[in-house]
Amino acid sequence: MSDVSAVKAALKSQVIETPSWGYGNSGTRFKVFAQPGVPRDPFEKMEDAAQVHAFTGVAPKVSLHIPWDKVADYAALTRHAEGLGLRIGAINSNVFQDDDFKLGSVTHPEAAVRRKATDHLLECVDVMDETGSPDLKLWFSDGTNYPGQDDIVARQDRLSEALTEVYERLGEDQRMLLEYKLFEPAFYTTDVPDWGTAYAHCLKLGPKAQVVVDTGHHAPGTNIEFIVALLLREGRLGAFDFNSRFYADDDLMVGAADPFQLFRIMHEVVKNGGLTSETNVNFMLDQCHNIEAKIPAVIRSVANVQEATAKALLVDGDALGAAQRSGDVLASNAVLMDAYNTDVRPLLAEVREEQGLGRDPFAAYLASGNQERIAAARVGGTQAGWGA
Ligand code: AOS
Ligand code: ZN
Repeated sequence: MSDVSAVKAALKSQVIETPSWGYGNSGTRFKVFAQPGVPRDPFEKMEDAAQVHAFTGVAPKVSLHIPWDKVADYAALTRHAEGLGLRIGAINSNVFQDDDFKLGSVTHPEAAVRRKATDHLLECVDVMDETGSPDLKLWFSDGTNYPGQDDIVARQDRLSEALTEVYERLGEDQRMLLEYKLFEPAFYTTDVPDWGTAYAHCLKLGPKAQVVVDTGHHAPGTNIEFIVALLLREGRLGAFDFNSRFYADDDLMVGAADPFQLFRIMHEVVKNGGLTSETNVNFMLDQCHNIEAKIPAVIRSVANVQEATAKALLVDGDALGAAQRSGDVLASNAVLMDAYNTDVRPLLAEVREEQGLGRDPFAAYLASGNQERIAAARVGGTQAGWGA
């Protein structure tokens, strides 16, 4: 796409969904570091997400996590979000933090534990009904640690049974987003380890079941853009969980570890229609800001996605197609690299100015004094974090 106004329009219409848990305290298994001003409840998480939206203009949706964001009155939480110019995005289920789930949740050998897990997923659909959320995001920590521990195929059968029950409960405009992850916490087999397994289940379930690509969930060296292209071709790319990784599922800021990979992914998205409303790909962040200030980190992450998107939109599709058809390897590669090597920050600054925003959302937020104001206002109480 070389028409600048079309590039700008595409950038203005892109929506990036931010995760409620990214605003809470987080850490590793060694230490969770508290930070000043961290939200004490889901209502305050919405207020932080609203800051990100106010300064970027493209982040009006927030993913919730149940039970971390459990509230007595979801209608009140939804009204609060709407009052801040936000809407509720994906509802993330949690079947990984209960003693009963030691050997699995929906794949557990005992029927009673499977029932409990499936009931939680159904409860998440109730939350969707109450909040207007369109997406149920499922990630299962289920798997085994030792060869022989359980029957691999029986576990797939149990998974399929639970997914089918939940799928049938979905309303017309509700989707199931199935996320895969190679390993962790299970270290021998994981029940949904890869896109192929997720895709096979989605295919069997029906069109409302789609795959989530979390960029931190693959073996090192995996060609994620190939997976993205293939899922788009099959109409089954439901969403991204964007983040960066150096080693495992590091959940660092997207675009921080490998901005070139992010560009390659966004190139496949743009090229294969993934930015259009028809494909309905949800661009979510799934990150934890353990040592950096959280709202600025989310703002930077949103900007990183925008930069990769802008570069992908600048790829000269005609020149690329012509070079590819003529078998000119070097010319094809050069077209892509030209776009990647373009400094798109001035273009994005213009886009933001046209939307009445500051040219640099990160700098504008820091200059606003809001970070200090929020910290001063939130003294006392218990900060939100993993498990709350
Ligand atoms: C876990 O590794 C996944 O990335 C999930 O998306 C998870 O539900 C999310 O991180 C919130 O816990
Ligand atoms: Zn994820």
